[in-house]
Amino acid sequence: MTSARPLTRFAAALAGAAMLTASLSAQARELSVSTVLSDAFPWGQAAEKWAELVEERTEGRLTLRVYPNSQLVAGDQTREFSAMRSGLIDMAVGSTINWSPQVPELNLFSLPFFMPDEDAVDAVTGGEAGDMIFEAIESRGVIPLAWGENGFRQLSNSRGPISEPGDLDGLKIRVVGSPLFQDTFNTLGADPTQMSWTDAQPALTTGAVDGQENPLSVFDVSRIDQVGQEYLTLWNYMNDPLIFAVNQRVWDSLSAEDREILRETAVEAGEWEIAMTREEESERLAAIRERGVQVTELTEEQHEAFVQATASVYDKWSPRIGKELVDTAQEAIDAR
Ligand code: X2X
Repeated sequence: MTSARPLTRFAAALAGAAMLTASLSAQARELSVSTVLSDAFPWGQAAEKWAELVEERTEGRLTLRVYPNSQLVAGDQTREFSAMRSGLIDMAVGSTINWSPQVPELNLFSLPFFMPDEDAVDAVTGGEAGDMIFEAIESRGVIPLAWGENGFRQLSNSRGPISEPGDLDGLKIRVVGSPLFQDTFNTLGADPTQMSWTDAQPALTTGAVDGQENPLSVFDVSRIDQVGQEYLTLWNYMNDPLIFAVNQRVWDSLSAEDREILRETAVEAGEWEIAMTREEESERLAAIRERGVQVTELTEEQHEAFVQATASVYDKWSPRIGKELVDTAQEAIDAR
């Protein structure tokens, strides 16, 4: 009897500890969020903003831990979607370019010169075409929640100014994502080479590639001019939206309340990031110019020459993307 008491107390203490651990883990569940770019860029800031809002509104029940630089997929950004689908990654704020190898519908955004301006992007993402794209993602085991924006992509190189398709002749251009990019740059007479962003920076530095294409924010923050990219052509040839998304099983395991919080905070973080990205464009361009980069703006005629030169890409890829989706998007753009 005398020894039973301390034992009971010990058992009670153990049970108490177990309960405490259980309630603590119920209170703070950590979920991983993959991004390609860190919080030095609007893209990474979007993920951090999301994490901040989720932590606040779930009162600490959910903690989003952001893993930048594609580190959860060993630098290979085109594997991010598969990793999220399989549950290796819980969530991501990812680029349509990087997910397009697994979700062909996302190639819509990479069709050269399909999106004329920001209003066109908003008309597509915010309308029926956007719903169709979210359905396409969901049918592949990932729950999309909201849109963000990496931005309109501009062309840079180390060789000389580019103002017409012939200027790209033989230039080695780094691209990423689906083979659509190979087609676009081949059609322009360039020599495209596919590589991750992690590999792109040393390749630009050593001169293994002559050029690359990325939004102004990426060019500016990464100081791409300092690795010899002294010529920049503003051609707005495509816009790269970001998508906030969650693995299906993680989603199913959450309470209705927490799902709602995840969605509403993703929408807020996305809207915040899109506005910031767009507002900063002109300052970024000014900063890039100040650093001595030669910026080429296309005349209407020059722009048209690029549109004509890449028309075959549209014809080849529309059926792969889905004619109904391309038409729905085109209608939204026309009606904007
Ligand atoms: O790799 C790129 O070019 C980047 C950072 O823009 C994307 O992830 C699509």
